[in-house]
Amino acid sequence: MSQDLYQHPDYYLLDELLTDEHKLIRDTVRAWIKKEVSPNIEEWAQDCHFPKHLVPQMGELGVFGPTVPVEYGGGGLDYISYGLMMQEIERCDSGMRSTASVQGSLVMYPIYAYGSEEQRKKYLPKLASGEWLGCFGLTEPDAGSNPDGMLSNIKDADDHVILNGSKMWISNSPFADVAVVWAKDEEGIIRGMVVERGMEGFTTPEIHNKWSLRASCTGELVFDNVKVPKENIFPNVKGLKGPLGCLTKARFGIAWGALGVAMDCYDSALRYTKQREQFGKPIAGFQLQQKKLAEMITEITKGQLLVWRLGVLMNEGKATPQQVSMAKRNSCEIALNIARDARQMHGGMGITGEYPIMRHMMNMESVVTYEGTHDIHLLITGMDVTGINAFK
Ligand code: TGC
Ligand code: FAD
Repeated sequence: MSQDLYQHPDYYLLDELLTDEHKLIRDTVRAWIKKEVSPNIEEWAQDCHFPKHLVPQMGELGVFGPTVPVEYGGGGLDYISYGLMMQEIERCDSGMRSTASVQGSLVMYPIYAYGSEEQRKKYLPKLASGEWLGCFGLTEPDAGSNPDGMLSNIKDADDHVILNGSKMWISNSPFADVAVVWAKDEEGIIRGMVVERGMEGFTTPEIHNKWSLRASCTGELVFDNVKVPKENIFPNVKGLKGPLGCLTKARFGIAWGALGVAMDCYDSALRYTKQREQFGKPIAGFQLQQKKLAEMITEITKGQLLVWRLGVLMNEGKATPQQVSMAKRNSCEIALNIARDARQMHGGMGITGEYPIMRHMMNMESVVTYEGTHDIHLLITGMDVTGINAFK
């Protein structure tokens, strides 16, 4: 990206709904992004380079586990603060937001919510600070949208269990120090556990040749008779609701984050079309360009209201997973549509790394798929309003 000139659109003065603390948090993350990430993100994405050196900085900034209590190294903040952080990060790059989502919502959250006091004390402070990087293993080669179809399994063996199986498409796995892994016990019940790098039989091969999320590292988790101490198993959750509960937190962050992508694409398209002249005037002066810009800002504004309200409901403990699904799906759809329109509005320049558009567009093809695909979230809403399950 040449220079980060981003100015966030706020057509309905939604800043007035934020507290001074919210705005300070948002502006702090924005300033860090502009200084440390924007100048290099294009090169990292082009080179498929995961900027691991930023992980401790992200820890210091407080983007890992912002809602986890301070005593465990978290931020003790509310959900709107968390959402704003994810929005600022993903506004720059979805892969960077992935790192924060996985660490905070998919690794720290389950250790905090389902773990023993010993597990919390052992892992959370190091994950919060970015000293350790974590990953989350749910998806398998033959169990994606239907995680209950997983084959990974544990067998009891005195003071430990023997873990076998494999996980696929795991963000951060090749660099992770610890992995939160979900596997079935001998009764077929899903259990969660922390698997540590260095345990014999545990490997994390990288997945290559992605056209999307290129600044984020994705891999597998392979378990070949791994001895996992029983003290690493989460004592406080059993069944699919364990991993799905983590996904609700991460999907909330994506709902805010993907909207950041939409805002960045709109901001870039607005600036470009006002500067770029064809037929003797700025192309923003043509009705077809204005139609696109007007529709973009309308969708962004509706999305901003939706995620803000969802944040309030989360803070009050009233948000349902189905409401989170609606917001995740809506933000991804808006972001993809706006990125595609913005790409056209930038003409040929839109395919280059001079502008963030094409990178955002390709990133969104992952974001619309992971954490539940577009159609899965539609079916979740469908089931919620009809009471009839159309998945199976
Ligand atoms: P179902 O029978 O509906 O539910 C099983 C139990 O779970 C409870 N539950 C939830 N709890 C919390 N949050 C949610 N979102 C929940 N959804 C369901 C439910 O109440 C039930 O509890 P209980 O007490 O009755 O046992 O389960 P199902 O097998 O019918 O599946 C439903 C379905 C298809 C919606 C679900 O499996 C699903 O969401 N599939 C999508 C899978 C997915 O999202 N995978 C994501 C993998 S992780 C990832 O992509 C990380 S990307 C990270 C990054 O880089 O940002
Ligand atoms: P499938 O489930 O095979 O779906 C294929 C198509 O079928 C989709 O369009 C889907 O909507 C449709 N479909 C499936 N079931 C139904 C149905 N009942 N009705 C109608 N249509 C249906 N997973 C992790 O556990 N941890 C991670 O960190 C992680 N990171 C990821 C990073 C990236 C870059 C990517 C691409 C994926 C990541 N995932 C991760 C996996 C991700 O969650 C899965 O890809 C996703 O859940 C979809 O599973 P699948 O790819 O197996 O697709």
